[in-house]
Amino acid sequence: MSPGELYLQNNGLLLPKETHSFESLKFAQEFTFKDNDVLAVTFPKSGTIWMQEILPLVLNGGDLTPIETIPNWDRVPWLEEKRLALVVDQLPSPRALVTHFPYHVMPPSFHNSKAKAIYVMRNPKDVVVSSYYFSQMAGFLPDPGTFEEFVNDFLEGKVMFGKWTDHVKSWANTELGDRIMFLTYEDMVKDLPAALRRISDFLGRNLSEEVIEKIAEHCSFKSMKANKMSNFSLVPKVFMDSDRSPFLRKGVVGDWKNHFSPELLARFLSVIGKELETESFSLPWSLD
Ligand code: PPS
Repeated sequence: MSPGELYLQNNGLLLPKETHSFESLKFAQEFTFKDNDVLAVTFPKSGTIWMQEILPLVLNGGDLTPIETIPNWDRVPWLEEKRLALVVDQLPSPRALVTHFPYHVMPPSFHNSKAKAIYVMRNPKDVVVSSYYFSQMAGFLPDPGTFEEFVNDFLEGKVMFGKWTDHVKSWANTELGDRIMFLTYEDMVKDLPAALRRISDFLGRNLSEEVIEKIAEHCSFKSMKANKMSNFSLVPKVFMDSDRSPFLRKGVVGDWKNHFSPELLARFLSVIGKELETESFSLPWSLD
């Protein structure tokens, strides 16, 4: 199917019709945030389902029941997706949600609440690689073509949720103050217990070292890949075909080195660098 048949357009963003509808976007706009809600924000392929594993455990003190009994998309639903309306009444308190929305698309009640946001950022070179494989396995996304063609689409924002640079800029320049915390996928890979301690402190949880270690073990790539509530094996193959590429694919930092030619990399870095050059914030890692 063509991109036009697979995506709907909203606020200049392309969103997969399989998981989004104009009703779900209206529901998101009218959603009432509570002060104790916690929202993980990501550009796609930056650590979303990882946060769907982590947040319930940090919030409930390490009780594994949610990750053992509830699929990730209902456990910590996407603000913008169709499932939210179906499960919102069953979410435990405090509620945890995820979103791929850029900041300017967030609903009014988010701004009026004290809900906290955790922005997880991943190096765009690895984001585009992960996204490329995801586009091959997801039956509800257009065929990505060659890696080079897909990188071009990514740089032009012709992929779901638009340009990576716009997303990062929008969340880096908010006035959320101490309501927002920034975390990187790379830091989580390097030292998950340290990242969990930061998340726990930010959310006012006082987790023991023993609980932190337990959560880290159950949120490892290996544990999540084996967890049918988190690895998308419950989704029919026509929507997600793990024979083409598993959702939990490699879970590493630096796979971009296996995909970019020197020329493509130079162009990628030049476009991204230019789009960020006037920004006052700095990225948490060097782009090259
Ligand atoms: S999505 O479609 O936006 O919800 O995808 P998202 O969950 O943001 O990103 C998927 C990538 O995150 C990796 N992942 C992990 N890496 C390391 N450890 C853990 N526990 C983990 N959980 C998810 C997943 O493997 C995808 O990255 P790639 O590079 O494709 O492996």
